[in-house]
Amino acid sequence: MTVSFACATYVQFAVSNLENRIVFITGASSGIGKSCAVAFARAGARLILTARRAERLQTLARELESKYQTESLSVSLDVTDRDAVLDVVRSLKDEWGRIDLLINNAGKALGLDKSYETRPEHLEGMLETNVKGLIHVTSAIVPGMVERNSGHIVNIGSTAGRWVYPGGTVYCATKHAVRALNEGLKMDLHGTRVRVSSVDPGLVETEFSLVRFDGDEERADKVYANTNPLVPDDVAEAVLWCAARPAHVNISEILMMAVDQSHATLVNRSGRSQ
Ligand code: NDP
Ligand code: 8X3
Repeated sequence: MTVSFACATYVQFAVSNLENRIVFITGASSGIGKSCAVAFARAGARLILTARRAERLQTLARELESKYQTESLSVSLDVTDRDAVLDVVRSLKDEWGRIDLLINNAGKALGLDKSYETRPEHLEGMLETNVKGLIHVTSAIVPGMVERNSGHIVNIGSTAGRWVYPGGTVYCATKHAVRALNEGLKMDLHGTRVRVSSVDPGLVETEFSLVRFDGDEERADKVYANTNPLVPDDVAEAVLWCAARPAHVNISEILMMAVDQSHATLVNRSGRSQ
């Protein structure tokens, strides 16, 4: 459904109503995924919250219910497990199975090493989650969208999908793959009403660096020291904006960085102002 509202009495904006839409989010237990959950809950959507840490999802679901009366399902899901992904999607009952929006957000960087020195478990972790995991979830959900001739997939890419930086070769390769998958999926869906978008942020302060450095807080904090990075809500707002465009508009990609970041490694570290 599309509603219109007038702004300053002469401009008319059309927006899609997100109320009661079914939104499936991967990696909703933290950072950008969690902020997306809050943003869509505020817009009246119904949520399928997924990640491996189920307790976090349950806590989030309770908070969203009490604040916004959000209906949600919390589902423990490891996106690297293709069978588990298929089981979860197949088990969704009634209207929960009619997913309107998939936010492919689960992802990670592991280590900061030269490509040829990347530990095998880091290589596996990044490829399995960022690339294969995203494909598993997309492949499980998109056929239903095609059948209904309606739906939207928003992929969380990264500036790392456009530029490579020292130590980030493998992570950047996975995010370049996400960019290719985003572009290719739109072509695969050509002629349908299903939309495909990529939101590609630069530095966002989340648990991302804590995960990258295996829980080393001091090292993680340095990534965001003396600069003003994006916060997860900035990214969630961009995702929400893509989803709220009228049904005939497809936002292909959004590249967004903090004002303090001008390129992958060009970060102004003259101090925090916020
Ligand atoms: P966080 O570490 O805060 O969140 C990552 C989320 O991914 C968690 O909810 C985690 O949940 C989930 N996740 C990790 N592995 C799996 C898995 N195998 N199966 C299911 N869920 C998984 O980081 P961000 O919020 O920053 O990252 C979200 C996305 O944003 C990632 O794709 C990242 O590459 C991208 N990004 C991040 C940027 C940044 O600077 N932070 C910038 C650009 C893009 P759990 O551990 O509970 O499974
Ligand atoms: C995460 C942003 O620059 O740390 O995708 O790789 S960066």
